[in-house]
Amino acid sequence: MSSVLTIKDLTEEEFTLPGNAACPGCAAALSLRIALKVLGPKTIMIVPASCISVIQGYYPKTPCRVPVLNVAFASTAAAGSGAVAALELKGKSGVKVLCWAGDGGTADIGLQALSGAAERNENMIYVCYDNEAYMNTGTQRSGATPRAAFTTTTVTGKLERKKSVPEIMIAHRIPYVATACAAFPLDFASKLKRAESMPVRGLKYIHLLSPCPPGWRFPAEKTVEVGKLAVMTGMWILYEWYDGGYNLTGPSKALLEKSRRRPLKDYLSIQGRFGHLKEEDLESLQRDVDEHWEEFSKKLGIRA
Ligand SMILES: Cc1ncc(C[n+]2csc(CCOP(=O)(O)OP(=O)(O)O)c2C)c(N)n1
Ligand code: SF4
Ligand SMILES: [Mg+2]
Repeated sequence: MSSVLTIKDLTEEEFTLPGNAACPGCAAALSLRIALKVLGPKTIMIVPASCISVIQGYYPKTPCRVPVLNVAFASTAAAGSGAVAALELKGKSGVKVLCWAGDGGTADIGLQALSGAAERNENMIYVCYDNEAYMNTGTQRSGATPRAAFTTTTVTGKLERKKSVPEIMIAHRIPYVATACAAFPLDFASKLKRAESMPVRGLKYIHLLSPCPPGWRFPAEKTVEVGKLAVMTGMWILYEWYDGGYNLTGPSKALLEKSRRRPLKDYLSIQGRFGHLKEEDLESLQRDVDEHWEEFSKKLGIRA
C-alpha cells in the first residue's frame, strides 16, 4: 500500500468550482473538492438525490468539471455498475466511476443496490458521505443517525444505534473498505488514492463522516473542529480493511488506549442535536464508545 499523501501531492487545479449551493461550512462539499483533486478529470460521478445533487448544480449550471449522472435515490450503485459496463463495452480504459451518495442513499434506500454491486464486485469507487441524517429534506433520521441524536423525526433523540455500513461492506469481501472524516482531508485523500491505484479490480468503499452545521446544529466555522473531535474522542474510528485485515489510520492509531481519547462530552456538547442529553445519557454514550473500541481492538492484527 502507498504512503500517506501530503498537501503537495494534491493538484492546484480545481474540479469543483466556487459559487455552488452548499451551505457555509459544508464538509460534504469540502470533501468532494478533495476527492476530485485525487481522481482527476477522467472521472464520471454518479449522484443520487441528496445535498450533493443540489450542490453539483441547478440545471443548466454546475460547479463540477467532470461528467455527473444524476440518478434516482435508490439506484446509485446500480447506475454505477451500468456506467462501468458501458465503459468496458466501448473499450474506454482509465475512466474512473465514482459513486458519491449520502447516508440515506447508502445505509437505507440504496443498500440493496450497493449490496448487489458489492457481490458482483463491480470495478468502481463508492463514497458514502455520512452527515447522519436526510439533510436535503430537512434532517430526518436515517439508519446512520447515531443513538440519542435529535432529528426532526426523533425529537427526543434517536433510540436505535447507528448502522455500520463499512462492516456490512467488509462482510461482502470486496477488495477495499475504509472509513474517513472530512476534518482529515489527507487521510481521506490517501484512502481514495489507495482505492484508485489498487491493482485488483472490484468495488472500493469509503465511508466518510461529514459534519453538517445546520443538521448537527453548530456554527459553520466549527466544521473541522467538530470532525476532529469525532475522531479524537473515539466516536469515529479511522481505519482501512484490505487483504482480510484491519489497520487503524491517522490519529486513531494513537487512541487504542482509553486514556488517550478525549471525553466524548467534548464532541457532543458543541452540537445542538445532542443539547437535550442529561449527564446519565452522556455516560451511557461514553460506555458505547469504550465498548466499541474494545470490540474493535480484538479485530486488529487478525487477517482472515
Ligand atoms: C424515492 C425517493 N424518496 C424520497 C426522495 C426525497 N429525498 C431527496 S434527497 C433526500 C434525502 C437524502 O438523504 P441522504 O442520502 O442522507 O443525503 P443528504 O441529503 O443528507 O445529503 C430525500 C429523502 C427522493 N428524491 N426519492
Ligand atoms: S445541509 Fe449539511 S450536508 Fe447539506 S449542503 Fe448544508 S451543510 Fe452540506
Ligand atoms: Mg445524509
